[in-house]
Amino acid sequence: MTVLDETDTGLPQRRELVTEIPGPRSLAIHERRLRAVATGVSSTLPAYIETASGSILRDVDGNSLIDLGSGIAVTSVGHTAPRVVEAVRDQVGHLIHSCFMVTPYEPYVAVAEALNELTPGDFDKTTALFNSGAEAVENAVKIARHHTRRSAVVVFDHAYHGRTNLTMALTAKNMPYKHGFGPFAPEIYRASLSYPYRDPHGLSGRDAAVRSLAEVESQVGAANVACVLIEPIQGEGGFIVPAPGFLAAIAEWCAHHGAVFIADEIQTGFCRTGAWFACEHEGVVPDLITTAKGIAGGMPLAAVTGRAEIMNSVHEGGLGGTYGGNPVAAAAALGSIATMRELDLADRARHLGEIILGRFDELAGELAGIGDVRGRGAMCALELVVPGTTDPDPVATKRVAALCHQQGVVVLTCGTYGNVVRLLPPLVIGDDLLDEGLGVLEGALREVLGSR
Ligand code: PLZ
Repeated sequence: MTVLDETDTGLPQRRELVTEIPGPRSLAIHERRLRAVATGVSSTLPAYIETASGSILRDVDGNSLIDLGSGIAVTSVGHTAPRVVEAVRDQVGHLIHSCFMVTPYEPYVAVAEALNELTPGDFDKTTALFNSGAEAVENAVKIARHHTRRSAVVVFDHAYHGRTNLTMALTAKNMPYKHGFGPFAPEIYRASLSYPYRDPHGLSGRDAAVRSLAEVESQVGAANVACVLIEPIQGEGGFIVPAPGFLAAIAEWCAHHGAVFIADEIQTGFCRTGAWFACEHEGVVPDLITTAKGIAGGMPLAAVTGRAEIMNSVHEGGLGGTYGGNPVAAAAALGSIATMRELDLADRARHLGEIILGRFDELAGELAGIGDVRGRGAMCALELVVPGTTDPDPVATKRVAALCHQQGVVVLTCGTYGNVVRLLPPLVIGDDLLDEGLGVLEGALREVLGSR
């Protein structure tokens, strides 16, 4: 049985366009949306989706799109994955909500057990569940501050950690995330990142960490640092993979100075990069780890997991929220984790990464507008630049994405400079469907970059 057979819950796993994208029905809903929905909320591709399964999104006009974005790294087990659907259906009929802080329920405990087991680190861990990635990050910072009795939080250039007030302050990019939304939370300090493609000194991971830590020591002071928060591979910031050794050096510094090392694995976690968590590739063991997105097959759920002595330093009642670890979301997480184990989706992610990065490398040899190819597992990106320079080319990037969208392939862009095309396919995507999606992307890249 192939991965695809096992996860296909109904829709044929093929692209089929029956109207322009977006089609007339989507356009009609879009008209209503423009009147009803706050315009600050935007959509990359306004084809309104009615049904989805595996790696196919079907819109209200009957177009079947290939999903190479997974709703921003969420549906790693595929859309409407059978075990997730089954777990949610079953849970909905029994208990939708009682509030874990009032009268608890078992699925919350089972998710915490699974996270304590799956995350790196051979020590006692505990977990708290929340609703969104930003909320998990907020809580990880709360816990680290409470534990250390210090206030400074160190983050990095190009970081993305969310859109709430604290997490906006942690996020680097102004537009669209922060512009006009200040004042921001205090005691946040930003250090340099190892960004191999754009590092003018070509520093090794260790040397780049020495540079970043010197900034922290002179501008913040090690004794004031509650935590250092980092995405092991940056997501929204441009799929930046730091040079090997960077993460480990930062983690060692934290251990030495009594600061909490927090890995934000909200985008990289749950098999996406070819391991359960991206830190594992570098042999790094975080004190705390934040997760969300891929954890629950599409249901909103997030977590902070980490060293029991840090997590449990918070007074009773100090952590929580009405919906955190909601029973239906928790059941979905158990279905999603079971699917990842059964189908060995970490292995599948490595396989997809080999295919994608192989094709990207070939294209980069041919098209001068591709400045960099990078990623790990099924988290892959192309950075587009003006040929012969490293000047970002966000205009070409937008055009490439738009051409893919018109042809029914959902690709996403990202990056501080808006010049990165990124792929985050469902890890269950079949080789043929991936090949077709990549063919469309290649055609778009040739059309936009070929004449340069
Ligand atoms: N940390 C590393 O990637 C969410 C954001 C999309 P929430 N990334 C997608 C957008 O434009 O809002 C993310 C992340 C990392 C934190 C978050 C925040 O997770 O679930 O969106 O709050």
